[in-house]
Amino acid sequence: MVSSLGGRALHPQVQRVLLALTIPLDLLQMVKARMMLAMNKGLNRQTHAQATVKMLPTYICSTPNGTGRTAQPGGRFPQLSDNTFDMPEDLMQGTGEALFDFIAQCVRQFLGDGCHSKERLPLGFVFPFSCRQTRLDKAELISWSKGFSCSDVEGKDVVQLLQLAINKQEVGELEVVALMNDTVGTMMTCSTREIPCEVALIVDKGTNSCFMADVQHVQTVEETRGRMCVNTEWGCFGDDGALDDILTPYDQHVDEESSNPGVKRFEKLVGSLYLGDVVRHALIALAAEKALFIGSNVTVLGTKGVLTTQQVVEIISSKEGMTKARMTLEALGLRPSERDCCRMQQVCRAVVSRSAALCAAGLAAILSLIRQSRGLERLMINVAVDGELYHGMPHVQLDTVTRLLAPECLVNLKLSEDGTGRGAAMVTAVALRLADQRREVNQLLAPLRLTRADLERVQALMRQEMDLGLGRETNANASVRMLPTYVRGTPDGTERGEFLALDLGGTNFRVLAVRVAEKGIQIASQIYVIPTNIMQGTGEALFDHIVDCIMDFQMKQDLKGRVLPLGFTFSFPCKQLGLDKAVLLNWTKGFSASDCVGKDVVQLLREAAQRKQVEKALNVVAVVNDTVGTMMSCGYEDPECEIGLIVGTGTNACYMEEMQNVGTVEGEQGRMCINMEWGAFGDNGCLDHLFTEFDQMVDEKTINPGKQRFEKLISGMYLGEIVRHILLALVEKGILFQDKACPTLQNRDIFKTKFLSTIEIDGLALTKVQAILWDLELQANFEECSLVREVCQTVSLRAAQLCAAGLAAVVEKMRENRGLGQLAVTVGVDGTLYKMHPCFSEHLQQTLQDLAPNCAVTFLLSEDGSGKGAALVAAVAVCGAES
Ligand code: 0WK
Ligand code: BGC
Repeated sequence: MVSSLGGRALHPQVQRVLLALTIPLDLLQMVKARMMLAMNKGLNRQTHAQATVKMLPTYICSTPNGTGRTAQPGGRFPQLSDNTFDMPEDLMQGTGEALFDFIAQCVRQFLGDGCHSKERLPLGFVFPFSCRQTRLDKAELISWSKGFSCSDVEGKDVVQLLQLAINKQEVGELEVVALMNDTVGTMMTCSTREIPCEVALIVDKGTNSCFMADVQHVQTVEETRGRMCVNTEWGCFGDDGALDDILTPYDQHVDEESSNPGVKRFEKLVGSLYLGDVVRHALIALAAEKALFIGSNVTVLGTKGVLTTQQVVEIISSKEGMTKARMTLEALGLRPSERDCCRMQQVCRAVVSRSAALCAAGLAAILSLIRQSRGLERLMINVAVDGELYHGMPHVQLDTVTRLLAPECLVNLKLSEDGTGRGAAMVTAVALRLADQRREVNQLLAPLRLTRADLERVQALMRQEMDLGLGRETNANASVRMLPTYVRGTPDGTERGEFLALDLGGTNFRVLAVRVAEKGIQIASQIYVIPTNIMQGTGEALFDHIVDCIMDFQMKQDLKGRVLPLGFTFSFPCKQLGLDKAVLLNWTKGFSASDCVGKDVVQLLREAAQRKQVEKALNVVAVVNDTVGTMMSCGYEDPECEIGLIVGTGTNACYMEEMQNVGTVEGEQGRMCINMEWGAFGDNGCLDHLFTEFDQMVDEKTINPGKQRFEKLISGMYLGEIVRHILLALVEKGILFQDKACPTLQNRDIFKTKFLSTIEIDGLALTKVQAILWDLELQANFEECSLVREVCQTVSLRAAQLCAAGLAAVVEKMRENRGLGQLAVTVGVDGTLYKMHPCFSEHLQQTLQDLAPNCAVTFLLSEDGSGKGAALVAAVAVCGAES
């Protein structure tokens, strides 16, 4: 409330003018809130088009980290040489061609003899107007401002216009590699590795700001990873009336006089191109009410621009402000009194303070937006500032009001010493560094990015191997062993009884009691750990451990003394000799217990029960692979389920094959479930063309090198390791964790596959990715977090696509088997990777649809796992035995 000044009461008209130009804190809070609303509208894909604050993506995804080509040893800044060229006034309203020709001539003049060098010279272009950027080097001018209105530029790519003008000048190998807004140039100029600036503010002829936003909040770009600098173009804030309650009649006059009435309302309250005229109109109003220049002819004040913002700033910031006021008014032919000068100074102060307060409200909106988007309680941040008006503005006010409006944000304002030139160089350097890095990352990941032709070839190879595996003569050499399971059909719902079931071979070993009744299936189960030393110890110890778990379970389930038929899910390649007889062919998935390969695993279990004198308590009636158990378990719900798929620690599939095609088993009638053991696909080298150096490195370190090659490209036991090796390669190339120690990355299995499932969650804030990496003592910045995410996505996508290529071979074979134009079939699926990974199943299904368009494949997630399936197989076995 400005009622007095220096203790003397203020003239009521002056008071009213000053009041109108002063925005109380609560109204500033409102302005901040409206700015945040406008900014969110600009970021949102649906509302962006109508938004006044356009929030334009700049494709700048990082601030300088001291490694760019402009970096000098010891972090010293690059040497700058510059030259300023005066721009003829008429050029601003002339043709676009003339403007860009002028700029190109200035560049040519600046380069002097250097303009003949054949060496590629990258150029960064700071263009302080609102542009829709689609790349660092592609930007379409949306609208001119600040008195510019050159023809044939709006809607055109400014980079191209400049490059054309430069080519006309034949200025050597000069290439425009980046265009940026002046706010971006300022942010980059002030930003160092030690003090990264993530926000910039320009208060100059115009006003604008930019900040590093989490790109997932910038819905107008495709990127989902990392951060991107957003040019707010907040000058247009209020063009939809959001500022009408603070606009004064003086502002209306300035707007009506401007070359773009109704537009850039915020800029006209803040920018130095306008403040002088705001003061002028306030003085006119006061003169009209005889509160100023009594007896003077104030017509001169009617002329636009007679009072410059520079004069306004000098009147309020210099000690001789009053003198300056007098000189300014006298220069206009007025004879101001002491009081006139004083009142003019008050009006000047009010106009500039309002500009500072509005800037602070805008800045506070940005800071709160950043803090909220990063899920932070408090935000510490550096803000780069520049602009002729900022230099004249009462910084304290901007600072203070910002703290009042965003108390949870600690702001450090960093004044840009020498404009945006250094920033442009930085952006160009970053552009070049990012471009180089992108080239290197694409090169490194290219072998993991499979084409459709690659996948069709895998599908064809899988089919070939399947036919070899089914052939009596060729089975022995087939990598996909197509093992008959003696399961001839899926459940028909008549199964009944109580069963014990074991589920060994996945992440967890489970013992289950399964009651199959008319009204459904009830299951009680318990998970037991198989310690690594047991997995890799003796077979005796392993099966003794299994029997101990069964005994413990029976005791806890009060089943002691009851001998229930037992179905054993044994998830390893076995040659089935009968429903309850299966010989282990080889271990997989980190198991290597001795004296088991070549043995009947049911017999091994019985022998363990004998050793524990509980052989009578065990009645193993069926042993199945987890794919079979899964198919059966889902088949109980959906009779069309004729394929079982596991994508977990390991991977495998089974399906119902026509007996006449199963050359390794007598009989031509009906169907039999075939356990493909596709994990070993490629062990004969047929997939070597797909194996990257990273896959080699993973394979070499496993306990079964050269084995389970297909599995090692797909399943959960290996994906994390593949990612780890790729990250190590990126570290070696200096693309990741440069100059940061990352010893933990040397540790095998440190990068768990479950990390992929978290890191790849759509829209996951990068801070969450960063947290995972930090737990691994990898101090990743956001650019690095997004690169890690890209690596994870590349590895998991390949796994899903390869899985789909395998499945496409299976469903296509079933379709052919049945002579169908269209096949409809359900796949019962289980496995942690398939279940937990955010987009594995979707990528798998999309690719399968693509590769086998004549097959309508439904995926049914198995509940209760394959233990239930094993019990159902046991039920069939028992019914078979009784009939
Ligand atoms: C749960 C099934 C089990 C199978 C496992 C595979 O009940 O038979 O082995 O899924 O998934 P993993 O646990 O290896 O992720
Ligand atoms: C085994 C298969 C099993 C698959 C999924 C593979 O390593 O060889 O028998 O079905 O893992 O658990």
